[in-house]
Amino acid sequence: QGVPGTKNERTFIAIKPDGTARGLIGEIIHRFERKGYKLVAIKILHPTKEQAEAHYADLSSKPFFNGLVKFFSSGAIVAMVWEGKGVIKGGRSLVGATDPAQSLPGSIRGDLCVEVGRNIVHGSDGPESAQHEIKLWFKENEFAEWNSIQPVYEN
Ligand code: RTP
Repeated sequence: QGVPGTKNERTFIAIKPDGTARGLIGEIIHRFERKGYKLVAIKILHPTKEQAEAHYADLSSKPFFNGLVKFFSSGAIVAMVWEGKGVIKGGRSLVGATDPAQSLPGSIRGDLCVEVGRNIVHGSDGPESAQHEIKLWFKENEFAEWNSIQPVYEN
């Protein structure tokens, strides 16, 4: 389970506090679901400052780090693990470029936001960060085993 490069590849996606506050939970989940990815874990929670710091630890030297942590812990997030062929890259592509001024129409950020500091959704940027972030937010017993029909050719 969760092996990059297979149909069981997994990524961590979070709807940030601005996304939940703006009522965009369904809209964002809808896009991942329609693409053909499989939801294997989900929860809504209000992150602590410590959880936000741990999630964004890589960015601790950035000038915007404190503001980012404050914002990420300012309200509810929806934490999710999505599974499917190419889901790490494909998920980033559904999410769109970091700065909504650059993200293309058709992507979540391109369609739904305008500010880099309020870009409504997070997606893991590679296999290592996906594995790290999934472990950070979910325990083993929080994953569902279930069958979905995935549009993957097996030949
Ligand atoms: P994320 O981790 O949230 O999915 O975003 P990302 O990979 O596309 O971008 P990253 O470089 O990891 O930055 C994380 C988040 O920090 C905020 N940010 N603010 N004020 C700024 O210049 C600035 N730059 C980045 C964004 O909310 C970004 O998503």
